[in-house]
Amino acid sequence: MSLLDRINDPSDLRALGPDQLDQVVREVRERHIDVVSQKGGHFGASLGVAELTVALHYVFDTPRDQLVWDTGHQAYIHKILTGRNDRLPSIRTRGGLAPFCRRDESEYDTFGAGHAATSISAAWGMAVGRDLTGEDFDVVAVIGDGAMGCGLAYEALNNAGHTGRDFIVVLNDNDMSIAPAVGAMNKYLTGMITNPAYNKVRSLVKEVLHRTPTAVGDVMEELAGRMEESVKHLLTPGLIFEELGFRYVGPIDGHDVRQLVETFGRVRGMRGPILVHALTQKGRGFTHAEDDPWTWHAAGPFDKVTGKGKKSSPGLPRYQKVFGKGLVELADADPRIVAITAAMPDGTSTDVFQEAHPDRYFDVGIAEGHGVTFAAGLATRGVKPVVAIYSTFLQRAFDNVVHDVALQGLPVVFGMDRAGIAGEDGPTHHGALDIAYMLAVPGMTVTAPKDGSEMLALLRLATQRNDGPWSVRWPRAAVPAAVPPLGEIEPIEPFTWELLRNGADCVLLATGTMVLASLEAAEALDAEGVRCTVVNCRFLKPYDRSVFEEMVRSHPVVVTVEEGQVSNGFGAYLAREIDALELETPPRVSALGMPDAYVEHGARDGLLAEIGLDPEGIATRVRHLVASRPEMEPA
Ligand SMILES: Cc1ncc(C[n+]2csc(CCOP(=O)(O)OP(=O)(O)O)c2C)c(N)n1
Repeated sequence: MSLLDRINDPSDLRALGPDQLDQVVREVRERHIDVVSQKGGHFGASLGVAELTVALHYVFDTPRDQLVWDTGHQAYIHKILTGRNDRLPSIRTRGGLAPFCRRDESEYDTFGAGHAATSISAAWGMAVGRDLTGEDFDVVAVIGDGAMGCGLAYEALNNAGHTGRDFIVVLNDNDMSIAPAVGAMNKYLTGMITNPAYNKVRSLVKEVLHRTPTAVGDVMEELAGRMEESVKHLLTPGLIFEELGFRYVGPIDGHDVRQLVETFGRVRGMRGPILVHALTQKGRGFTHAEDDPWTWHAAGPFDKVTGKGKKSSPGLPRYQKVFGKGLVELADADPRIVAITAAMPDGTSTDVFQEAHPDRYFDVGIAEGHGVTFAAGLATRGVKPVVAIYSTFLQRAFDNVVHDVALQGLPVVFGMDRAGIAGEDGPTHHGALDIAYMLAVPGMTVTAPKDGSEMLALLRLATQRNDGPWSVRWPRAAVPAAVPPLGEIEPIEPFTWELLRNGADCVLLATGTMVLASLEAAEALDAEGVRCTVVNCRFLKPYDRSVFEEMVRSHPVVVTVEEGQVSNGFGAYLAREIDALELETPPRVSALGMPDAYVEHGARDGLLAEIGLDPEGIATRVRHLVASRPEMEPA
């Protein structure tokens, strides 16, 4: 029987002797590799924290002590050790374990996450809450060096330092974000750790201290102590944290489980805010991932020996790839175009831009708000920034979009990937709100293309007009049709809609991914005698007023269809516009979109069908509406 078979929860782990922990670490790693190789999922980060996870659950009294994982993509081994090992193969599937941490999944998941850099703030809240309610437990936040580049982490440190409250932050420093970590903080941490002088001086000081006879004692000791302190201040990577009011412990080897147990044991007895700096290797224990942690951040099913992916790649490229390539073509022709990503070079395919135009490519780290305001600054100087940020992560930067870009009418283009249902990453990653939040911004041009070619045409138009903020959204999906080179794509007249088919019973005003789904629905309904018009509403705001009025006046049923949150979305926006027409016999209006609820994780197509945003769901809704339509005014 393996040790892991005997561990149902951390109390079983704590019943083991310290000399058994290396074996536990080996077994949890093996289990993680086994499951992800079969099912796919986040991979390298959990491997990197195997020892940390075991040591933390071994030393701290979880779940009484509160352990807060940042982002949660590294929590697979945490799930294995906290009663969810059996269900691990279900992770990321509909009804299965969540991709990240969730409070409603386990009492060991003390704080839900998916977006980066929330752990210190949340854990600090728990520590203060504990003190306010007179309770007694430890609070530990575990944050990666990538997430540590996010402003939110510093806001939290700034708030927590120098307070004297008991609070522990573990900095899991693997020198990687998804891509290599960027920025000054990264350089600071790496520079210090790799500085041989630091380690040399550190051990020298310790040696001198030990050798000095007690006769010279006090003076020497004090001198040496001060020397160590000043050397530490000169050279330690912890200086910045010490200055912020945290006691700095480290750097320690994050793959030495005994050392980790010993360190956490000591830290547990210390008072005040403490930061433990652990050095780890992303992908540890799986050679392919150690060699290429960027590629192995997440993986589809793969062969454990060769590391080769098991799924053959599909025929048509993903939107993100088309965007990346198209943006390079746009930038080839216009030297003022620059690309900005917030730590997602491959997720947004701006990595190809980096290769083509390295001097016009900016990875700002996990700092979406800063990225947007940085773009606003660039735009004041005549540069044309294209900000490529996932719809869900751009939520972080809403005020920057409003206050720094739109209010000043600055021409920044927002390219929002993963708009709509993001699939297996679940509710933290679905891009449900961007239509609602972009429509709410005065002066924002809001667009959604029906396919890859239209996406590039809209982006080209946005950079050509350069007359205020624009947003373009696209899904986490393959494009529905092949995309020709940019030069062969027809230009789009600004703010026009596209009439795709005619029918007298109903008009479907569809946006983005819902255009082709609506066309399919309309064709199916045609066979039943229900005649639908379908319009491609590629401009949501400003929109095509003349086509809009004509459609609304000539159809008894108007259905808007969008892959976005239905409250305050395109349908709600158009309902108001229809109302403003003050028609004597207004049409029946219905808005289809994502529900006013959090959509769970699972395969994208299945989720779309579940919420009625597939051709069948659209047809069902239209059938019902047409059957109960009001009488039209006689022409
Ligand atoms: C606000 C936000 N932006 C971007 C991401 C995408 N993302 C997920 S994990 C990750 C890297 C995190 O790096 P780090 O904290 O160092 O953890 P590691 O994976 O290296 O263990 C990024 C950028 C996110 N989850 N949240």
